[in-house]
Amino acid sequence: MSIEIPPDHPRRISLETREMIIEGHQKHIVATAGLLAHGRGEAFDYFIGETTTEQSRHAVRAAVAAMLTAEHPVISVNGNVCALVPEALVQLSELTSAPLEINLFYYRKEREDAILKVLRDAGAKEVLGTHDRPSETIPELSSNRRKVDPDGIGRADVVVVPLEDGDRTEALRKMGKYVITIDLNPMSRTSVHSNITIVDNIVRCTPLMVEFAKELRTESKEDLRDIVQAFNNEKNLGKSLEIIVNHLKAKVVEDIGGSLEQ
Ligand code: PTJ
Repeated sequence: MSIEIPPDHPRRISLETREMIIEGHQKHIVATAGLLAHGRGEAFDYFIGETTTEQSRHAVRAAVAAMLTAEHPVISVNGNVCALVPEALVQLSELTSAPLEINLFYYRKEREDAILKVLRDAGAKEVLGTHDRPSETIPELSSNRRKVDPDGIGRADVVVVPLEDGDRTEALRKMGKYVITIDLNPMSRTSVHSNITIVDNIVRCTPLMVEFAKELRTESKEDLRDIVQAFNNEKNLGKSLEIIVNHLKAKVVEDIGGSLEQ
């Protein structure tokens, strides 16, 4: 870490997470645009109270149940995700038999190499989506994300796309895939078009996904399918937005001593 953050600093976790992203950028793991993406995430995290809500736990449980009932689940990895939670990703991948696939919007070979190294150092035995692997194309996408691994996203029925930009989720949905995302912004296109959106910081909810995977993997497929079917993403996003609004209202009253009344 480039700076020492005092243990009693009130914003220690947020600052340490920011440092991980900066360091990831220096090591070519994180794209320059990834710094901005992280800032947007920080703002939404502040709005939600920098905590894992009951609503997030509910979405995490459904997401893990969907991964455990899938024939071919896969976890798509970009620079930010790799910089923040490599070990948890590898654990989740193993517990749910969902391979990790590197899929970059801002592709550069040196970034792919840096990400591959971090995942391998974190214990990943197999990583898909690298340049030496076969690739196929997602129709309707023009960005570099269109190139996918036929053994990963190509054949997957459930795709986890954390911290995702733009229009890939819609393209994946059109291909009949079930999409799970992690996004602190419940209003993003990805959040709205996914089957399950975990509105939480990836640094908090990925370890929680690992815990749920350990717990749920002994459940019957039937029970797991029931959990998935009972989940409604529209309601989930509505409640997440409500949590944000209520938290902001409380901030106005408690911290600033103001009122929302005219
Ligand atoms: O590594 P690459 O080349 O594939 O590029 C990755 C980035 C993240 C740069 C790219 O996917 C991008 O530009 O993403 P966006 O459009 O900024 O969207 C990222 C979403 O993730 C935004 O809605 C953010 O609010 C959200 N986000 C950012 N940090 C976190 C987060 N959500 C959860 N946890 C975070 N730590």
